[in-house]
Amino acid sequence: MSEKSYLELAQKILTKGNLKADRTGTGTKSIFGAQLRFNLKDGFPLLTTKKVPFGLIKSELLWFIHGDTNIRYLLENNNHIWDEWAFEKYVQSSDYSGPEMKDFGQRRLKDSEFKNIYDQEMLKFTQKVLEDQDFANKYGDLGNVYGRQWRAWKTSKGATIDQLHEVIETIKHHPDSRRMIVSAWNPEDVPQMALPPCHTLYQFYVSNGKLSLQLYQRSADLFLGVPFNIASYALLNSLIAQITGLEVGELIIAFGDVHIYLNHFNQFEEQFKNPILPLPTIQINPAIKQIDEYQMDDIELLNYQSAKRIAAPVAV
Ligand code: DHF
Ligand code: TMP
Repeated sequence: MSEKSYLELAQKILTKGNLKADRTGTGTKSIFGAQLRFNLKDGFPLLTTKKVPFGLIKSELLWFIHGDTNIRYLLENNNHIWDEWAFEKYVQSSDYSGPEMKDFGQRRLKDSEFKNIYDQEMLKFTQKVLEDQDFANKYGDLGNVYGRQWRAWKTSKGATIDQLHEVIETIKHHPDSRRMIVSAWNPEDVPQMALPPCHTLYQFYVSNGKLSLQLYQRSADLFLGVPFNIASYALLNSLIAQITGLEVGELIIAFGDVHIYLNHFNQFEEQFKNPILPLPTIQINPAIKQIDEYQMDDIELLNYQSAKRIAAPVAV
């Protein structure tokens, strides 16, 4: 039922949403405040009405869990979902001397000659991040984004707080706690981030031996970002359930500004035609007992049936 509620939310925004301008210059239809719920016992919530690349979700989540904020790890895993936000910092710096890249996000969609030049510069950039450690340290880093805040939030006394480790200890030892929260939203750090966290805060809840997670997402790109966010937090919940000896419960996402970009309307119309198929499952290596031990091979997606991929431009 949960994929159905995702599609219904999309229908609602398309028919009743408010037309709004946005930071990226693309334009959206949006509503403020909505909730999706997934019973994780029903299967792993990866959309089936379009193909969602689970490998990218897995490497991005492990990147957060490892406390990493540098796109180098993602590139090593052939994951390019954060490239534009690192590239943007680079082309705005004094070290960049190539062709003008101002407003590349919009221009690459409208000007095919520019897109070729952009693609070449982006390829050079990602290769340099992979090959040159100093360059990677300087320009591969997105700032104090998710991984940093989850694993090493800076305190006013110069120490760090490992929120993820602490929340796992609380789940193990005080599962009735109402304080099991991890926040990525650090107001002091927000101005230096490549993109202020969209999935800003999550809370755990344990009852009847089951672990549930609720996420607050301040800003949600329903076509591109949200399918990743649903699967990513479902996976995080499963990874933590395994190491705390719990079963999986529910995933709840509370949305702030949930929007559909104007250049994603046709993609949704195509997606609505596809049937909802049975959900896949995930298999996690049962030998893993610590959150830091998880690696790519420890997580496997089984029996994923889906419609084809539906391509869409990401708004930068
Ligand atoms: N900006 C915007 N405007 N929307 C986002 O969803 C978004 N997400 C970010 C960073 N900035 C963002 C990080 N997550 C894709 C999915 C998630 C994501 C970034 C990009 C994406 O483009 N997905 C494509 C496949 C990409 C690929 O194969 O490389 C998809 O079809 O799902
Ligand atoms: P904003 O910072 O102006 O809100 O733009 C961020 C955009 O990225 C917005 O469309 C929401 C989208 N987004 C997601 O939906 N999920 C994500 O995980 C990320 C990182 C971004």
